[in-house]
Amino acid sequence: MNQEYFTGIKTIAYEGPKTRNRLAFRHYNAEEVVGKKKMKDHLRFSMAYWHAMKNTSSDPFGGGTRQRPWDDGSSTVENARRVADAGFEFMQKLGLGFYCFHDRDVAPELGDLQASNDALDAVADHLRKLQRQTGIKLLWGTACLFAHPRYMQGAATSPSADVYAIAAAQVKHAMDVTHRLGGLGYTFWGGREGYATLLNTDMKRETGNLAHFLHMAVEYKKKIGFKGQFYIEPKPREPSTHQYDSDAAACLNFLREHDLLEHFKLNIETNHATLALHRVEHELAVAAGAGALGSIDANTGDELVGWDTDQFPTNVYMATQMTLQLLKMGGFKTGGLNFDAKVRRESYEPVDLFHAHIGGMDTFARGLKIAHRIIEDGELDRFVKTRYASFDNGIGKTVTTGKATFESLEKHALKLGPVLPASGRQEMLENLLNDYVL
Ligand code: XLS
Ligand code: NI
Ligand code: NI
Repeated sequence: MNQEYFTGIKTIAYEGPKTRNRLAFRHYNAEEVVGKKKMKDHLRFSMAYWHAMKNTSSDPFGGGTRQRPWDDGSSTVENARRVADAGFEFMQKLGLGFYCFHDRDVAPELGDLQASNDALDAVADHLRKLQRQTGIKLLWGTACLFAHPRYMQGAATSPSADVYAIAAAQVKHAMDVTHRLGGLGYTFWGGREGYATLLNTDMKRETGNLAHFLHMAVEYKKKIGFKGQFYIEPKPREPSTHQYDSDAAACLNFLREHDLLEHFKLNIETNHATLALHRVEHELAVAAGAGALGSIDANTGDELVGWDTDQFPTNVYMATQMTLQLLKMGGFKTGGLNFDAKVRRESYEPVDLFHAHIGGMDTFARGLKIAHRIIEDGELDRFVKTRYASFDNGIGKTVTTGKATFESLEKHALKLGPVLPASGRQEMLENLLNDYVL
């Protein structure tokens, strides 16, 4: 790492809320302890290689605008190594402890599978060296099963067995590389696993094939001794019209139906939750409730448009509610907050990548501190506990412990006069949240 790519930008330091320096943290202070852990260990920020390093900011109406001096656009291992150098310089300057990639982000897809595998192995050697030099870890790896034209009709749900086989081979190799790099996880995002019309689709066969695919991945994981966590990342649509992994509940049901639940957790992405018409804290609560909240793709969508805008998170209310869910489940084990987010097409300079990540990190640092105070003070928890207190004793307890029957409840009900539950006090609680956030 001799050549500097982000010239003129120094390591980003914590300078506190009063600083006038825009290239500084106002709230994220990596070593500061919140509760029992340092901020950096609570939040485990990660760079998404595809957005930070490879995205050109093209859109359906025009080509790329981004300045990426580290990338000459050639499909060579040499170029891939240079991009990796730039990526690690970027992560070091920001103090990001983790990164995530698709096989085709870090190395080029070449003429045939063997050549692509060799290129990936060569770049992986370089990545391993950079990881050792910097202490930065691979949060998760994955395979790009959506960009190449062969995947136009899906990968593990393709109607073509040959395409299915290539997808399996690609995942096998991506798992090998993830394992070799000490990856803490491996993500399955079903890019095009879904359908455009049921007129040409045998849904049962497609979802069955997907289940076989995941079982093979579990088998292979055991075979190579990879101990990382498998994740499924829900998303309801885009690019497909209907994707099978539409939301957290649908993923959990799929995993249960096919005996896969013990092997997978979920990687919840904010903008995907929005596309599924859920708040992200809903998706986090569904996953955590099933003991399956693994990792988070931190971004946000534009609520006025209906697609995956993958913007950087800046909403402190949202970050507070997300970290509340995270703290309540005891924090990340293998996962982290991966900035699956891209700068706007108009923000084309390398320094914009810094502003974007600084904003995301400061937002979650504030969310963390606020959520921690909410939990410490206990007022919100006490309200919720009291709201359900009737299930802690008496007739309610017989329900909770599974002893109640329709007959026993009827006997109880017949003795009651008019009954109303206590007020839900939503507005009071929203005021309470404001008191902490502001
Ligand atoms: C795309 C997904 C993708 C996954 C990794 O919408 O979020 O980036 O995180 O394949
Ligand atoms: Ni994602
Ligand atoms: Ni997304």
